[in-house]
Amino acid sequence: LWKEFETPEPAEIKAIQKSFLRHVTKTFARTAFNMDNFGSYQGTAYSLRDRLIDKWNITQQHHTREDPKRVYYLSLEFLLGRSLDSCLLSLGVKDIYKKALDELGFRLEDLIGEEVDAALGNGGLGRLAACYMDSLATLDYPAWGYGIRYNYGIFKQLIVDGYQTEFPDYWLNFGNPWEIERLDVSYEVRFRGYVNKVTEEDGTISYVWEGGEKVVAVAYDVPIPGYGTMNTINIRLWSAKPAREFDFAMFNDGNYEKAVEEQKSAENITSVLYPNDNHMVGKILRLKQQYFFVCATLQDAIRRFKKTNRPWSDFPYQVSIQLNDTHPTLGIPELQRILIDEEGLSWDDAWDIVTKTFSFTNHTVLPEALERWAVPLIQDLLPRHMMIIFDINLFFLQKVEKKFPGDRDRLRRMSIIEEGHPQNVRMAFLAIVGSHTVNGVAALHSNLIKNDIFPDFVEFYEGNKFTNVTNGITPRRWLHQCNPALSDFITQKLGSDSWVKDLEQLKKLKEFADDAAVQKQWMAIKRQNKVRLADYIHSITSIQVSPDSLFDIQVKRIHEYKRQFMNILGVIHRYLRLKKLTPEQRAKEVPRLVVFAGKSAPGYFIAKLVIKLINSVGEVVNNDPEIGDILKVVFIPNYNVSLAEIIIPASDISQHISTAGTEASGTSNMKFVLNGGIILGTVDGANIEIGEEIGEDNIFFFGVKADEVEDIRHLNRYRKIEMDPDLRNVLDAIERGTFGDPKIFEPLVATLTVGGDYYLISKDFASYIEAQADSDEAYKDKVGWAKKSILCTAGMSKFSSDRSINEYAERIWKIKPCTVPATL
Ligand code: 26R
Repeated sequence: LWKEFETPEPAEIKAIQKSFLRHVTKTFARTAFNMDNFGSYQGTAYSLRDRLIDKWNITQQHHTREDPKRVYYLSLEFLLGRSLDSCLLSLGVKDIYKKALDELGFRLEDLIGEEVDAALGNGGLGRLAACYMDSLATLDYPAWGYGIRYNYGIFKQLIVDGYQTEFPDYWLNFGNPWEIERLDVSYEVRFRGYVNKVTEEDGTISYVWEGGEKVVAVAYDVPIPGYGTMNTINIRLWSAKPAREFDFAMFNDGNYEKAVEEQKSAENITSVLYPNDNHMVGKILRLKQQYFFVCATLQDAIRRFKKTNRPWSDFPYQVSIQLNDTHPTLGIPELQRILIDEEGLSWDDAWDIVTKTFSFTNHTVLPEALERWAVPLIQDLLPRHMMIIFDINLFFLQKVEKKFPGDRDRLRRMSIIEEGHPQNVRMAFLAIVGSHTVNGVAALHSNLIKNDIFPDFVEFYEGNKFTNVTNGITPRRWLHQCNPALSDFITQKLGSDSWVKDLEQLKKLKEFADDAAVQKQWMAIKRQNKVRLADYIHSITSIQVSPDSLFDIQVKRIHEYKRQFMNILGVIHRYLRLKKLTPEQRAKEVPRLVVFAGKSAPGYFIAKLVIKLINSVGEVVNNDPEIGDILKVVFIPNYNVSLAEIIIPASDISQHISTAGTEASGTSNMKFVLNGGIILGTVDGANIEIGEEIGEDNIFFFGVKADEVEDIRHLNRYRKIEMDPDLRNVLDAIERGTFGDPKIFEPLVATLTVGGDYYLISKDFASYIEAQADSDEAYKDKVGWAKKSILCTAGMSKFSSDRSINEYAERIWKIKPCTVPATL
């Protein structure tokens, strides 16, 4: 190792090797003789971290000097995945690091594989936050992400006997090179206590929140470098520490447990990410997490604001705060509290600042996912905030009454406080009332928000608050990084790699759609990616799959509305059909690999049964000698960001088959199509806009439209609709025990029979099967398919998160790029 290092090399390679070896030997106290891949990963990461910190410091100094308006992106989730590869690419040093490491006897690809994912998110919302950070940095915006540094991210999924089992995600156990602990940046956060009413001499009344318990929030900074730019922004994640030093008096008195308990209960707050996606559970610890994080964040933002000695009225012109769903909504009453109780502003002046500062993104229309917190819970944990929320509601309802006099039902419908036992706070209403702008995440979804979920608010604000910003994904990670072969090929064909920062350039690929040579190379790259996935599947599951089969993929959280159940029922339908064919007929079928992956919430019984059914069907189908490669079914365990990076480039078809009107946007649909995969999906979320961009010939749409769903549900409930006969046939096979003990699947089957089929699987089944048949036919036409695939990638310009972020910046946040010069 050392000898290699001594051979003369270009200066930069030498410098990299030197910094690598310095970290390996000094930071990690290892020698050349006990170096493994993980140690080398750490050395590489730390040497890169030094560069990140330099850029980060230059960025922060520049921002302090320029003092531009900043955006604060508040999110309970940041699903970042791995950082080494993306940092190497952003900094433009991947090739040189590869060379430097090569000379030292390490393969960069192996080191990249050593990193554990940062998985501080559930799914779409968390990954969107990560893509947006990448775009904010790349587009030179002065932005901060704020969130929680969970000690445990989303659980690790293992499949045992076909069932999901959960294991803790020990992501910090071997250290995290991508964070900087900032013990000097910390704030106190209060819980519980009481509110003191103070009457001043002039008769004015004020309130002071006192007592209770305090914990400390400590900052951990995660630098996010822009691609090919100096700008390096920060995600500041808070970790909870006890406010009081360890109580030795208590300890010495023999009260060991209590002394340790206090310590622990503070730390508990940031222990674990709640693994529920789209299902609200009113756990007090979750409410604590939410307040803990907005409280620390606002103190930090206000401290930064105060450094410039501006009047409070400037605040909304210096600070924009985006709420990523309702999870950080307590920021609204918290800022109001700080302004009136601590800064002495009047209610009206304070409220004017608050409502000019906040904006709110809604990410779901499912009623069970809308946050509602019991009033007694908030009252106990945050007594002053509860008072303020009641006042916000009172003043708001007074305005409603003024606009619509005597409309009591309207007041009941629009009240932030929902009546009942107990009363509940409707967090979405609080977020709407406290924000200047509310947006949905795809055109259809934003319309549903306006017309179906919050129509009273649209009427009240006369449409001036609600808008759409269609989601996007970062082309850096989701094409350039995860699909290097296709990325290089596109760069070669376009004659430049500028598309990586300007996705509009992809449109120029259209002219190659009929070019036979391009088609051939395009599909050869797809095949390479399928081989890579096939190898991975074999290494994990021991199942052999053929890269010559059509790869049909559905990967996302397991949820009834996403209808993985319909997919596996379709697979059974295909299996039963294949079984009836003669061997000669079967040989003419398009061989198909159906891949599933995704986590279920640990307490979601029906979703867990879907996983079991997929595995049971796979067991039978994959071992049926009559079937062979004509049909294979694989459930890949522990879906996460780094697995997505292998799966997505390998798809021929991906399924996005939510009941129309239920998937707000979807973002993996964009990732698949960007990589030349074709969607088989419903007329839902961003599928619709993708279809508009790439052309309806290049997408397999099926199923009922969103505006038909309500009526069909009504009919379903009263069982006026016969079950689809093909579906009945499939259920019969399950009930006959074709896939193991049918008793196991009874509750699942019952969702379709006695349960009223809320997600319309029976209604959509025939058109789903038809769309599948269409895709088989289309796949037989190799030239036609290659053309579709090229046109898919070529049509995806709109779905860059750069476009989304520019829309937010211009229309909602009113911020401008603040370009950081290469040196100060
Ligand atoms: C309240 C709580 C338990 C909770 C509810 C919902 C926690 C997490 C969620 C996840 C939701 C908000 C989510 O991830 N929604 C997804 O947001 C993506 C990004 O906008 C969309 O693409 C996707 O359609 C939507 O389901």
